[in-house]
Amino acid sequence: MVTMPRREFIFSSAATLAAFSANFAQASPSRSGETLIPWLDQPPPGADPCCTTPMLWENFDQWITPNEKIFTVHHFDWPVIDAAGWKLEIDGLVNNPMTLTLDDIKARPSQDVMFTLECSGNHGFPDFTTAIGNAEWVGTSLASILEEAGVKGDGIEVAFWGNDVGDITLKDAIRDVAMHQNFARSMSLADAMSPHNILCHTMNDQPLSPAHGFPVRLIAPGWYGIANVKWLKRIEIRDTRFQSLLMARDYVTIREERHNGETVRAETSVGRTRLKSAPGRVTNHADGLRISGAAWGQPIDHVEVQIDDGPWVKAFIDWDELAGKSVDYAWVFWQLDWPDATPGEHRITSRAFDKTGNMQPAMDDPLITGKHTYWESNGQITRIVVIA
Ligand SMILES: Nc1nc2c(c(=O)[nH]1)N[C@H]1C(S)=C(S)[C@@H](COP(=O)(O)O)O[C@H]1N2
Ligand SMILES: [Mo]
Repeated sequence: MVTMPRREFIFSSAATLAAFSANFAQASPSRSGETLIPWLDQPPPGADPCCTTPMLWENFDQWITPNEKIFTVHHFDWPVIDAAGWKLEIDGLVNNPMTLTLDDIKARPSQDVMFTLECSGNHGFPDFTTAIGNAEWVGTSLASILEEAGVKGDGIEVAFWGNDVGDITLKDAIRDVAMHQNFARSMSLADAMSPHNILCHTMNDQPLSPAHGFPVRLIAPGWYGIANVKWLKRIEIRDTRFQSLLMARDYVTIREERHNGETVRAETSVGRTRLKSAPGRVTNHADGLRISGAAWGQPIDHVEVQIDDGPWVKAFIDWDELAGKSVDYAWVFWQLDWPDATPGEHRITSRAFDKTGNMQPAMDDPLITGKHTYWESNGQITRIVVIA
């Protein structure tokens, strides 16, 4: 496994569990009077000052994660942006370049999406496991703005530039270049035109905080965190693929694949979210023990749980409670009652299945064992618990 470039990767999350408004109280997996049985394999808090979070999986006890409990990742310093002076340029290969203020964006038709944002590095390291959160994001359609700007025929790529900048030295076999550069990511025009993508200004009924991209960020449901560019500055249409630091050198997955009896190495830019699940908490209650967790990344069909080397058992998902809510890009919570738990140490593993029949890969699946980088770690997760 490759070591994470910790210096470039600053992780934080507020320790306080703030009180949360009643309209977000739904889909709590808690039973009144239950007690939490802590995991034995708890990531050591504070093990790494830049990448450890005080947040634990046990604390994901609401379907919508309160803003205060959502992780944040930034590669450069947070830009301090004055809303009054901020503007977003839409330029490059367009017929009508545009400059939008925050008021312009808020005045446009608004749409919302429930989307579970996950850092593609999540679970790539033992102490980096809660870089995920589910929120309701509100903004305006990106596609409608691109249509209004009128993309020219040779425009194939949409680059999203952030206001944050850093000094990066590239050193590899062919380059040794130091440069000051913006955070930037791109998408194909076809991907950018998805009707779900929004220029987002509101997160769980609050204006975006400085940490989460104030005043406006891209929210691209179905894409890993890195695609969701914060502190937007400019959206540029180009006629070639865009090979920025965070597209083509960092955030690249290297995976061995078999082709015609040969092993080939595929290098791909971190992209769409992958099918994943995790055991979240084990609780004790007068009614008995219960294991609960979450599944996300692709539209979920069902989740199975294995205790020690026992059979895989289908977990319960309360689809009735989720009815009417848009869950295609949001996690679902699952539960399994565990009446026959014996005292001692137990291993709990979950695996998710999506609506097209794919299964979350096991840790010994070549998809996972052939992966040589920590990004996109969606292998099955095993947690350890001790029953008294
Ligand atoms: N401009 C900008 N956008 C960014 C980043 C960044 O460093 N700068 N980090 C990305 C990464 S790696 C992740 S996981 C998400 C995290 O979003 P959050 O901090 O709102 O949770 O933002 C993405 N967007
Ligand atoms: Mo990330």
